Amino acid sequence: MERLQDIDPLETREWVDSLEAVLEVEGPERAHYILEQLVDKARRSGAYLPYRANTAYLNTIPPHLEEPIPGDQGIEHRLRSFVRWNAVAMVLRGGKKDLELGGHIASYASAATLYDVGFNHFWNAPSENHGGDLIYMQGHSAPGVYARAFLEGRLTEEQLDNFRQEVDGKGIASYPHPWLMPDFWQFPTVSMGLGPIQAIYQARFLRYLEHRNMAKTNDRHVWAFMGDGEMDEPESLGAIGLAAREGLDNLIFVVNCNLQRLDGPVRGNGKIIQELEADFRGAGWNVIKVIWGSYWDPLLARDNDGLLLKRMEEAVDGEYQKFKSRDGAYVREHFFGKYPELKARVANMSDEDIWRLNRGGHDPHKVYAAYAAAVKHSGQPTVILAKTVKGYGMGAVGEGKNIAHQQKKMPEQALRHFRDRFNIPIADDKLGEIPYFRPAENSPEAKYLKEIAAARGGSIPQRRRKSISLPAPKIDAFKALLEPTGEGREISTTMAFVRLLTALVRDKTIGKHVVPIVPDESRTFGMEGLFRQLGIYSSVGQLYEPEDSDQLMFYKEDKNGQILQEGINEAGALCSWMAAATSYSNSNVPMIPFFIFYSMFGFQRCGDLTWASGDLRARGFLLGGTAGRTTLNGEGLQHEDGHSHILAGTIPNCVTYDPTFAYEVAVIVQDGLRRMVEEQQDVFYYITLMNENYPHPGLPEGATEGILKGMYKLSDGGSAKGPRVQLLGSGTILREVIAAGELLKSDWGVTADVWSCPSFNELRRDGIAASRWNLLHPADKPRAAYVEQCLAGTKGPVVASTDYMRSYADQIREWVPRRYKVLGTDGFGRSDSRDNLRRFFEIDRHYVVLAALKALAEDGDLPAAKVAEAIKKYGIQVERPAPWTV
Ligand SMILES: Cc1ncc(C[n+]2csc(CCOP(=O)(O)OP(=O)(O)O)c2C)c(N)n1
Ligand SMILES: [Mg+2]
Repeated sequence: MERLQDIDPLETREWVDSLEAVLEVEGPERAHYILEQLVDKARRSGAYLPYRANTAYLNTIPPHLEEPIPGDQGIEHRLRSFVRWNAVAMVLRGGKKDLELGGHIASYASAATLYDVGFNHFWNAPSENHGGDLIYMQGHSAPGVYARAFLEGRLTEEQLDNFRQEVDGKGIASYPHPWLMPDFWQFPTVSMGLGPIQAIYQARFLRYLEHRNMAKTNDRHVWAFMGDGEMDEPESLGAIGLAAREGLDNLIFVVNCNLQRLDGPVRGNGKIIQELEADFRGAGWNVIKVIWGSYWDPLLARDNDGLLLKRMEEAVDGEYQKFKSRDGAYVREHFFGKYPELKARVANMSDEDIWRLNRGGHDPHKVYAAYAAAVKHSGQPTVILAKTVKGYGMGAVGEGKNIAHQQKKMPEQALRHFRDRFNIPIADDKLGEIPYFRPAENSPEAKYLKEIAAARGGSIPQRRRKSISLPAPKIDAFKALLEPTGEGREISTTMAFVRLLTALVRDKTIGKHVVPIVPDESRTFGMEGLFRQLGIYSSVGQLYEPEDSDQLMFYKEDKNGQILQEGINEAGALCSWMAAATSYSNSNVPMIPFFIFYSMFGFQRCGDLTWASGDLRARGFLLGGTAGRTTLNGEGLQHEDGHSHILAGTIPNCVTYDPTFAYEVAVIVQDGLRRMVEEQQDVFYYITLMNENYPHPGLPEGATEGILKGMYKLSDGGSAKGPRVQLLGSGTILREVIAAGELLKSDWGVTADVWSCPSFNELRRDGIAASRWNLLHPADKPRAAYVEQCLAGTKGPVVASTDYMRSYADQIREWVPRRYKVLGTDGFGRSDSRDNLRRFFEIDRHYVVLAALKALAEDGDLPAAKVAEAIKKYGIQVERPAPWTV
C-alpha cells in the first residue's frame, strides 16, 4: 500500500501516544481490541479501508519480546562453521573428480542457521518419549545435512567423498531420497513444491491419527523448509488454505528468503517476504518475519522519525541482493546514502560495521525467537519468512551473485577467505586438499553435539524401515467375491471393490487401519454407503444437522471419522494417501490407504507425486476408478483414460493390475495386503476399476498364481483339430475377447484359448528379469519368462486387446513365441456408446476376430480370402482414418 500522507502530524502523535499508553498499561490484546473497534466504526460509517495484509518490513517479534536462545552460542557457532566447511568441502572435492556430478553450495550456505537452530533446540528424534518431529528439508541443502551427520559420526569421510556416486554402494544421494538411503532420509522434496504440500497433509494426517486414537501425535511438529523461488510452484501455496482451516498449529513452514532462485532474483522489483506475508496472512496463517539481525536493533531503536524504515520499505529485493554482492562502503553509499540524514546516522560506523549489519536468517538469536514463538503458537500454522543471503560466506565468487546457485567451484583464495571467515582450523598448506574437519572426540564441540543428540532422543534425520506387521486377512474373507454373481446379477469391478472395502473395514485386526480416501467422487464410485458407516473425518466433528439426516446413508462428518474426503483436490488427496502410506515409517503405525479417483486424474494429473510415492516407499492402494478409454464412455476426451497403466508402469515399485472379474480384484487386493502389510515390502498398488456391469464367474481352480503374475488361462478351446489362436485380454475388453473366441469358433471354425491378463506390466517385469538373467548367464540353461511358460504348450498366433494404448499389451512381445497382434486404444477419447467406441478404436470382438484371422493367414494356416470375407461380414470400414489421427 502506498504510504498515506500525514496532513496533521500533531494529531497523529496524539493518537499514537494514546495507543502507546494502552499498550503499556493494558497490553497488546487490549490495543488490538480497540484498533479493531476503530476500524469497524470507520467501515460502518462508510469509510473505505482496504484490507492490508502486510505489516511493516520489520521483524514480527520486537527485540524485547524475543525469547533468548539457550545453550553455548560460542560452541554452536563453531559447530555451524564446521558444518558449513564440510558441506562446501564435499561439493568441491566431488568437483575435483571431474565426473560432472554437480552439487550446491550457495543454498545451504544461506540456510545453515535456519537448520542449525532447529537441530540444536527444537527437533526431536523418534524415541520412547517422543514420536519424532518430521522435517521436510530442502533438497539441494542436502550437503549441509550430510555435513552435520558427519560431525555426529553417522557418515564417514568415504561417504562424503562419494556424494552423488551411489552406484557402487559407498556414496550418498544427491538429494533426500528414502529409496536410496532408507535409514536416513524420510521425505523426497527436491521436486520443488512437493515438500510444502506433502508437509501440510502430513500435519493433517498426524491429527487424524490422534483423533482416531491410532497414535499419540499431539507433541509432534512438522517442519517444512523451502526456497523463496520454490514458492512460485502452485503446489507450494496450493494447500495453505487447508492448513489454516484445519488450524494446524503442529505445522511450521520455514521459507529461506535469500531473494534468489536459480537464474536470478525471485522478485527483483518487489519484496518476496512482503508478498508471501500477504499470501499467508490472507490464508489465515501466523506469519513471523525474520528480516533483520541483531546488529540492526540499535539503529532501528533510534529510528524515531521512521526514515530507516522508509528506506527499508522502498528498497526492492533486486537492490538488497546487490548490496550483499558488494561491500560495506557500497551499502553506506547506496542504502543509507540515499538520504543524507540516514547516512549521518551511520557516520560513526566503519565499513566493516556496516557490512556486519546482518540479516535475520543468519542470526541464531532471531531465528531461535521465531522458532520458539512458532512452536508455542496455537490455533494456526506458522510460516517463518527468514531473510538471508544466497551464498553467505562465499565472498566474491558467490555471495548475492546471480550465478550463486550453480557455483560449485571456489578458487583457493576464495576458500581461504571462507576458512578465515568461519575460523576453520585448517592450515594454509593443507587448503589445496580441502580436507574435512571433525573436532576431536573429547573436544567441547563433539561433546556438545552428543549432548544435543541425547537430549533430543537421537539423530535427525533418521528413517524407520519397518513397523509392526499386521496379518493380512485370508482370501476367504472376501468369499462373496470369489463366487459367481448368479443368475441375472450384474455388477462392475468398482462395485466389487466397494464390497471388498466394506468387508475389510469390518476386519477385527486391520479394519481400523484402513483409510478410504476420495476426492469428491464417492457417489461416482458408489461408496456413499460408507459415509454413515465409517464417518467422514472432520477435526471439528459435525456442527450442523445434515440435510439428509433422515436417510440411512446420510452425510456424516465425525472427529472419529475414518474416510478422508478431500474435496475436488487430487493432489491433496494423494498427499494424504502418501502420509497414510508412510505412517508405518513416520509414526510406527501401519495404515492401509485406499485412494480411489478418476483414473485420468491420477498418474496423469499428479504424476510427480506418484513418482515421489515410489521414492517414499509408500505402501497402499491407488484405485483408478471408471477407467478405460471406452468403458467410461460418455465423458469424452478429458476423462477417458487409455494410458494410466503405462504411466503407472514407469514407477519401479508400483504394482499394477487391470482386473476383469470380482475374484481377480479380491485375489489382487488380498495379495497386496500380504505383501505390504504383513511382509512390509515397499511396493504400492495401482488397480483400475470399471463401471460396466456384467455377470462375474467364480474363481477358477488354480488361477490365483496366474492372476498375480499377470496371466492365466480362462478357457481352453478343447482338443479340436484345425487352426487355433491364443486370445489375450484385460479389464472389460477381456469380455470382447471371450466373445471373439466364440465368433471364431462359430463363424470360422477356428479354436481359441482365452487368457485373462490382469497385468501386462507385471508380465513385462518378469520378462525383462528373465532376459537379463539369460544375457548374463549365456552358458546356463536359459530361463523362460512367465509369458513363454504360459504359451509354450499352446498353438497358433497370439492376439491381445485391451482398453489401453497398444504399447501396453505390446510390452510382452519379446516373450511371445509366435506371431503377435496387439489391439489398443491409441488416440483421444470421445463420448459415445461403449459399442461404438470399441468399434471406433478397433478393439471389439470383430476386430479381435479379424486380427486372429489375419495372423492365421500370415502363418499360412488360413486362406487370405477369409480375412477379406470377415471384413465384409462384420461391416468393417477399411478406408476410415486411423483413430489416433482424428
Ligand atoms: C519442479 C522443479 N523445477 C525445477 C527444479 C530445479 N531447481 C532446483 S533448485 C532451483 C532454484 C531454487 O531456488 P529457491 O527455491 O529460491 O531455493 P534456494 O536455493 O535459493 O534456497 C531450481 C529451479 C526442481 N528441482 N524442481
Ligand atoms: Mg532462494
